[in-house]
Amino acid sequence: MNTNALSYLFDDSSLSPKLVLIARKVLNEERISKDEGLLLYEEGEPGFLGALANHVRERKNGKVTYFNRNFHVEPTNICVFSCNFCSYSRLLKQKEEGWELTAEQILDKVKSYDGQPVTEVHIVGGVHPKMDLYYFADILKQIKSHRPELHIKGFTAVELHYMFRKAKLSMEEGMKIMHEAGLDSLPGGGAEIFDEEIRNIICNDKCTSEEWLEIHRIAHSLGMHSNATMLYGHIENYSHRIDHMDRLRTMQDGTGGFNTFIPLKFRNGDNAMSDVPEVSVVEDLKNYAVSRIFLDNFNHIKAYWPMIGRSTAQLSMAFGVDDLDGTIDDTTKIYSMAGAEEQNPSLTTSQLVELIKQGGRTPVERDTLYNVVTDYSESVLEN
Ligand code: V47
Ligand code: SF4
Repeated sequence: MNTNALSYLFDDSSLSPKLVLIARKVLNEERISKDEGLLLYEEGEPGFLGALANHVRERKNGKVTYFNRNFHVEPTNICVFSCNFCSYSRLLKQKEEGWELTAEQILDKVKSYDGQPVTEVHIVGGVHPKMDLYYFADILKQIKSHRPELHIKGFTAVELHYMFRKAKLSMEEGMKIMHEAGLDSLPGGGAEIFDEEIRNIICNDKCTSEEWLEIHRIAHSLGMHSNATMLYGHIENYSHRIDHMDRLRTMQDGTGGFNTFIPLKFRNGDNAMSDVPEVSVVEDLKNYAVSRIFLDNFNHIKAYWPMIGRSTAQLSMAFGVDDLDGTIDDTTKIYSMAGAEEQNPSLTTSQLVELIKQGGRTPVERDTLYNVVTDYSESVLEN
């Protein structure tokens, strides 16, 4: 047992014996149980959780905080589903309040980044009844033929599941078509909370938890990587969060295909759950820390700065986070429409590098698969 590390990190006389046991396990690189994860949420105070999560973070990633240069394309906000937490989508009958990009407009958006050193395009939007698998497969091919080296991370499991079903294809058949057309990896959206009772209340008409997991399992079996999210801070409780992460941890043991875990804080602006209060920043930080400690087989924990704001993102690096999402103008509307701090999220590389350095970390630009693009530890940037 690493007793030195334990006494260096904590005054264990002030901790309950159960928390000391958990800390010892974590320092010895042993997996903690679901009950122990729950206890961390219920009894761990932020200083303790932060120190333990930071220990895990530094074991896995040292002082490095990653970021990547990506841009978002949101083909539409028209959606056949009606998730109660969503401020962004509009039904087809409310078409005049929504947007629908043509294939040409999507291509133009991609071309507008020609000559800029972006490595990834993130394509995600509402589930449009008329934008089908073949429509998007064709767009993927066109993007790849225009800029072959650009990594396409696109379509949540919810979007893909709907497209495959509409095309009357099995999940394997559909995924192969999209992969062959140019889809490189999947973003983590649509996971929400896997617990069926809560899922039925907050988003009862989209793909089930099992279907979400199955789509990712199939992507991993084809050699694709993906991310996983968790929407927290609404009507779920701590056991639901642990159950969610446990299902991901189990799948990751089998496939190893998840790149990163992204906790997404519920924002209550202008949606059908606006009466549910948002949780505090302390709760956000505790949540990052517990996920870092619990998900021992995930290499990375990402804070999505356009949603939580740059100050909390900066703090999160002391609570287990080793990745801040992209630079460039992050054009996603999914959070600004739900009342996130960042209404026009945009950070230049030098601003993000500075933000990371102020947090005592080493900024490293990565590609989607966490290969190092540029190490900014020594650099001084102009803009
Ligand atoms: O699935 C929707 C969430 C997700 C709200 O993989 C909300 O790199 C909070 O998954 N409050 C989509 N969250 C976005 C997403 C994502 C974002 C950034 C990076 C990656 C990645 C993935 O947004 C949805 C849902 O969980 N969401 N509405 C809301 N009111
Ligand atoms: Fe549609 Fe996604 Fe919004 Fe749900 S969260 S209503 S699936 S856009």
